[in-house]
Amino acid sequence: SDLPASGRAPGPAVPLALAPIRSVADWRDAILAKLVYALGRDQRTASDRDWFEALALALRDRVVAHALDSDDLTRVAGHKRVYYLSLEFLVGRLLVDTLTNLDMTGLTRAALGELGADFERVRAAEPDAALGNGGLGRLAACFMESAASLAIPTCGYGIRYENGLFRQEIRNGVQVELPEDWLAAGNPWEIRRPERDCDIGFGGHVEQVGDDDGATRCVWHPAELVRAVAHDTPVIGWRARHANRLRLWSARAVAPLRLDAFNAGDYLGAVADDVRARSVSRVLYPSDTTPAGQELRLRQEYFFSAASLHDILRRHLAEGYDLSRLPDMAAIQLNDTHPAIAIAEMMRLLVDRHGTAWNEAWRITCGCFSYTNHTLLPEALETWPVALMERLLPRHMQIIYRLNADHLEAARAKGAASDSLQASLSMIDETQGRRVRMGTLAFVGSHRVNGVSALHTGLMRETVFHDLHVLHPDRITNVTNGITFRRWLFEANPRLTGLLVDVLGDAVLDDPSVLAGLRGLAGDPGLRARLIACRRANKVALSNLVGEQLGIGLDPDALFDVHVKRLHEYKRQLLNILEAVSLWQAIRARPAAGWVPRVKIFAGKAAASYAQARLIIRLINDVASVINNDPVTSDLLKVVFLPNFNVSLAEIIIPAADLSEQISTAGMEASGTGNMKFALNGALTIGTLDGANIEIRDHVGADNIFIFGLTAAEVAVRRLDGWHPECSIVASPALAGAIEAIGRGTFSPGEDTRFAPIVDELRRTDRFLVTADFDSYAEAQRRVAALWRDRDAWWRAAVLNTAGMGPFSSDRAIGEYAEKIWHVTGLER
Ligand code: NBG
Repeated sequence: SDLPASGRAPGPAVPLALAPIRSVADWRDAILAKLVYALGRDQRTASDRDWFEALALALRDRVVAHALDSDDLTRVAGHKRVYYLSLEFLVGRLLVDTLTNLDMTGLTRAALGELGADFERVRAAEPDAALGNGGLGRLAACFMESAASLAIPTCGYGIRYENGLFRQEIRNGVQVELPEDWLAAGNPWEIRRPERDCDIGFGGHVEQVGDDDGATRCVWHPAELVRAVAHDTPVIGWRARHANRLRLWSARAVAPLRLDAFNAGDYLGAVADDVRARSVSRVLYPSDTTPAGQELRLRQEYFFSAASLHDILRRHLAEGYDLSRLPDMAAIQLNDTHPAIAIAEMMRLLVDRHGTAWNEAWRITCGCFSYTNHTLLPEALETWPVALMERLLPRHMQIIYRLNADHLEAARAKGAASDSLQASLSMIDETQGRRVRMGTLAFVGSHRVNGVSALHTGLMRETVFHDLHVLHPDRITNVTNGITFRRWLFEANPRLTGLLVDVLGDAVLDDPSVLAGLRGLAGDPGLRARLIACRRANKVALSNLVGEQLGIGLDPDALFDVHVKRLHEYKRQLLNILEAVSLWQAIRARPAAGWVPRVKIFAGKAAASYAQARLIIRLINDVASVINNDPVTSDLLKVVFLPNFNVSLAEIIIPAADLSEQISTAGMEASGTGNMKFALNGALTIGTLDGANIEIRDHVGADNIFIFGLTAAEVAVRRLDGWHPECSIVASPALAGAIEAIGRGTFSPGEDTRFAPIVDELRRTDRFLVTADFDSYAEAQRRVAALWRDRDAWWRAAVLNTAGMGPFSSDRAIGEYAEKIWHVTGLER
């Protein structure tokens, strides 16, 4: 080879055939060239979508050049890489993210203007990549952006779902799910990488071929192969410091067409294998904490885990390293248990394919892997029936048995010998048929296991992972979640960002701790006036959207009280709508009592199979149509449900919020990240002491947040003692009145049983302690109204919220992962 000894060719790593963009004219011509030569479109008839695509392709050229260069530097420097395995990446749109990080937004507005295209419309022509359900998937997307911004060489691995999260319509108050066909017109950001494709096996049998230090070496003969097809999306970091990639796998058959069958006229049979194989990457499971479908889900998990590990080992070996050095070169993060099967796959590859001795293979595996837990809800802790595993992944099941035997033996040696302890520690749950506990496999095969907020991590140690924690007291660690300020402040709220730069200087764009400088200005009337103006403009924009979509007129001077997130009983949208009903009744009783005008804004999707959550959506919509049409209250209270909540809608809603609803039953929301987005943008939080709310309170100050309700410890006690909602209802006339109105059909004229499942749940079991917290919540809402009347005090608190949110940057979170878990630094240039 003619590479110098350093391995790096002289000059720029990538022969950038791209002339630097020096002027609007240069950039205009680059976009136009894509429109004409890559897309074959005519400038005079090009649609917004055409312009979006041309612009994305022109930008992709720039980003790809960075990605190749970053990759080359990483290789030459022998720098460790991070691999983030996640079944979900809730990316949203990439256009403005890319423009922001390349600092090309102004240039692009001007260039499009010269071409006769409108920037805002072009921006809106990009479909959201909704390859995730909620917080877990959005966290993965924020982390990808932060890793690139910190120049940490990282590759995200996931599935390229043909249909991401469903599109939600509301028809007569009812959620209707429609497929979201985000790839219909193609995806200009991605690049096909056929040379990275690999075949993934399922089923079949295992042949024993040899024995090595007690571990049997085997050959797995799968009955079926599915081809994993690689697609890369480059991810550029802030100020274009570094670029990483997101590699998403789609599935297809190894032989997609049986020509003999086709020629014989069996057109369906000819492609049956391909249809079956493609189902693996067809749809995102709506499993956000609900029990999901079985076999296909396990296939998805193994499919992407195996393809990713294949790729990781290939790169490691191609760069000339020995497998024993894998832990020095590769940190593999398991985002929840979905990719936990990768641990068994790594053992299989090392032992069966590369001939590594069992104990050495285990050292390598534990050295590479770490695992993030995102929920303690029992129904979301994955377990797989042993019979299913034996059928689909027979070799992996053998490996898990062997790992489990070693693990239980080690536990016994440390004194955890009782039957009950051994049963609790085992990777096999024998209580409801035999099932593999993926959380236990992930815990045992990882050198670090982290929770996502201080409270959640504490509860992991005390509850679900208690016995494992006693065995491995140094393994569990906390990394509180974070959000990328580029998307959730700079892009979503340019007005506020401009103001912050004016007041704090450019440094605030690079160092979130600079936000703390706002504290000294919290009482400044000039700043307050500008903040009010900027919030008002954001509220006008949201009001316009609500007007267009729902035909409801909103008063931008009313208090915008916002509850947006997945629909789940533990998130307690029901508590909020009950309070809205009771407020409506109170206003009707005394219309002239000086009420604060309020708009309650909801948005969120329910899993299609989650009947109670769907019914709560219906209740919110039905309550809205009664309240919004009541002439007595209509100037004082409005209820709005915005359909199809997604990343792009969140970017419009959050900067327009005055109040952020974070009211989960304490102990159930692992962290929350929406809570951070709102507080950063200056909304005040009304919330329980749950997840990251606690840390938000500590940073913004207890006087600047409305905390209410039972603590996690109190919730646990209530549940132990047996909990009787009837007592709370009897003790609270306001609550009783609201439930009563729902039960008698006030919001479902002619069908008074429509909401019976909700009313019954509240009166009989109330598993999420809605009735227990109602009075405390209503009282906190009165504190909200009182503070709102005192404009100076409200805006002081708002400033102190933004000022305190620096620590919730995902740059901080990624920095902690890098230091405590991955043992990796940013790449030096
Ligand atoms: C979610 C939690 C949230 C948390 C995100 C990101 C799952 C399984 N968990 O509280 O419910 O903020 O993960 O960590 O989606």
